[in-house]
Amino acid sequence: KSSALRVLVTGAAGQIAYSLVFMIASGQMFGPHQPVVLHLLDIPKMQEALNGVVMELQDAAHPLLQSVIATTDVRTAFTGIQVALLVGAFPRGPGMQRKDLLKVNVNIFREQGEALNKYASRNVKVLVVGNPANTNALTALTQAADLPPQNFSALTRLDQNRAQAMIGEKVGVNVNDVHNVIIWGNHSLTQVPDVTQAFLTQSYSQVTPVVTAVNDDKWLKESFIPQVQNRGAAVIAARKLSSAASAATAIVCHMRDWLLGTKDGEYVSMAVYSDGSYNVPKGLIYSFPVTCHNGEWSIVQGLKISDFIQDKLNQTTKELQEEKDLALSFLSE
Ligand code: NAX
Repeated sequence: KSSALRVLVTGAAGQIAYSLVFMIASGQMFGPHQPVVLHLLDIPKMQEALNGVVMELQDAAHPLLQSVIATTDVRTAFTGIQVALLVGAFPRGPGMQRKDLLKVNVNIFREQGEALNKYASRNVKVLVVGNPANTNALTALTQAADLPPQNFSALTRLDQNRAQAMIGEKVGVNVNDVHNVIIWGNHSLTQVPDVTQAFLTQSYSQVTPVVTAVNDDKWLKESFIPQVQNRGAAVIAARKLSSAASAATAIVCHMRDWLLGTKDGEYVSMAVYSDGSYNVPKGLIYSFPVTCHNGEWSIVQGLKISDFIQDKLNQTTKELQEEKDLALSFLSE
C-alpha cells in the first residue's frame, strides 16, 4: 500500500475548492490506489466556513482520505506538502485597477513562495490557479530559490478543455475525439487558442485535421478564438459567479497528466517556465503544448507557427512581460 500524498489546497473555503477537495479525496486526481492527506489553507475570516468543508469531507467518507489539516497558518499548511494547489488569491473588486490587484497578489504569492522554499518537500509540484495565475506562479518561483523552476506551473487547462469542447460541438464529435488543441501564453484575454495542430479521431475512421473538419477559416479566426477567450466572462454573466466546477475538473486533468503522464501522441497545455522555446523570453511562465512522463513536463518542439498565430503570440508575450516587470518592481520595493 502506497504512503499518503500530502496535498495542499489554498483558498480552501472558496468556490473552486468546494468541488476540488472532493475530487481529490475520491481518487480522481492521483488514481484509486493513492491515499492523500489534505492540507487546507484559507484566511482567518474564513475559518468557520473552512470547518464546514472539513465536516463535509468527513461525511463524504472517502476511503482514500487519510486525514485533513485545516488551518489559517501558512507554516502549518505548507509543511511537508508534495503537491501545492494554489487556488486562493485576492479577487478584483469593482473599480480596482489591474496594477493594484497585481500588487496585492504579489504579496500573497511572495509569502507562499517563501513558505514553499522553507517547508515543502523538495520535489513539491506547484499549480497556481489564483489570478493573475501566470504571474502569481512567477512570483512564487522567484521566492523559492532552492526549488527547481520546473516544479512550478499555472492553469490553462480550463481554456484548453473549453476549446476542445467547442470544436467537438461544432463538428459533432465527442470531446474525447478532439486532440492537441493548444493554448499559448497568458491565462487572460490575450491567450491564444490554436487548432493548427489539432486533429479528430472518430472511432474506426480516419484521423482528420480539425481545420479540415471545420472547413470554415472565418469561424475559426473570428468566432472560435474570441469565444474561448471570453468563455469565463460568459459563465460569470450567466451564473453571477465565476467558473468553479469546470475549473476544479481542469485542475484534476492538469495534475493527473503531470504526475501520471500524457498519452502517446497527445499533448496538453500547461503554463510553465519558458526555456526560450518558440522565441518566448526565458523565465516567463507561459502556456505551451507539453508532454509529461515520470512527473516531468517537456515542451513540444518544432511546431510550425503561422503568421496569424505568431502575431497573437507576440501580444500575449508582451502582456506577460509587462506583468512580470510590474511584479518584479513590487518585489524590490
Ligand atoms: P473564491 O473567492 O470563491 O475563493 C477564493 C478563496 O481564497 C476565498 O475563500 C479566500 O478567502 C481565499 N484566499 C484569499 N487569499 C488567500 C490567502 N492569502 N491564502 C489562502 N486563501 C486565501 O474564488 P474561486 O472561485 O474559488 O476562484 C479562486 C481563484 O481562481 C480566483 O483568483 C479566480 O480568478 C481563479 N480562477 C482561475 C482560473 C484559471 O483557469 N487559471 C479559472 C477559474 C478561476 O476564475
